[in-house]
Amino acid sequence: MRILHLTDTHLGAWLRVHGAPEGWSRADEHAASMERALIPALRGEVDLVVHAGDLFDVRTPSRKLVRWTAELLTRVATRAPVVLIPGNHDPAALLRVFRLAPQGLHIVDAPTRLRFGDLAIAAVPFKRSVDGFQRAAAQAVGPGADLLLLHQAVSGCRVPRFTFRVGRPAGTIGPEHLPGGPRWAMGGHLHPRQAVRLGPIEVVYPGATTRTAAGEGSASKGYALWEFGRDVSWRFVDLPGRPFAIVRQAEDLEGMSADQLVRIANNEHYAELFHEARARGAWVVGRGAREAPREPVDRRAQLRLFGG
Ligand SMILES: [Mn+2]
Repeated sequence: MRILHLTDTHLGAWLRVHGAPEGWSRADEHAASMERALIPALRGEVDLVVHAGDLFDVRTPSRKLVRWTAELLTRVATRAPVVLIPGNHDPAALLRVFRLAPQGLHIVDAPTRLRFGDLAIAAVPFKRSVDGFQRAAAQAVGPGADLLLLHQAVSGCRVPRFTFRVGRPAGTIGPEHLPGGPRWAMGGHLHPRQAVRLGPIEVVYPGATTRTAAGEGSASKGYALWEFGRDVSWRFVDLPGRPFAIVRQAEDLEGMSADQLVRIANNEHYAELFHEARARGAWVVGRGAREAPREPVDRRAQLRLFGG
């Protein structure tokens, strides 16, 4: 069984950008990356699609965005079943947002065990506390499962300059919170791609489908393809995307290509670095921007870093 595992598409995420052409929207790029990730599914090349949460960037996505998303997922669901759990950015009741889920689209708002052929998946929506996760995961596994689906950091996950530990930040789980049974987990929540061993389980995070934080630079983004059979294997697949650099000093601008996103993190020399970045054709995020948000503003979303 071939499974396409994507996560953290953050649909509707927007950026104030100075230098981008009129009509450009970061939200469109998030949508395009999700659509690209789903191409193998739309071609009928996979048996199952799993989205591990943070489908949307905000808890109140616009009707237009919900319609677009429902239309895309409906198209995919005609080729392969789709499983979706809410992440911490999503509306907690995703099913209510879509109102009606089409045949083949499994929106899992509560801990649920799903079966596809021989494969049993324990799907666990995002939980704020480790105790909450532990209870929900045990409930989802029920009589047994091969695979855990979660939107949760686990001890040992890494983002630049930070390693997650149990309860730090809150909701980060350790091996002691895992239900017995599954040997594999499909993860969401961490935006840099990584695989982490947690006790008996290997947790695979394909990461966000497009870059969400300055400082990711040209880090690879994409999704994961799993093969479940007698043997289990997975691999990351790259998607194209716009580099997103952080600029602290003039040297950081060297070798920069045009049209890439930069965030300037230097208050003292902000103006000088801004002009230099613009002269090189870079698009500067943040101060001095003109683009109005298309989506309702979620302050937590704006404050999001890599592990959002
Ligand atoms: Mn996320």
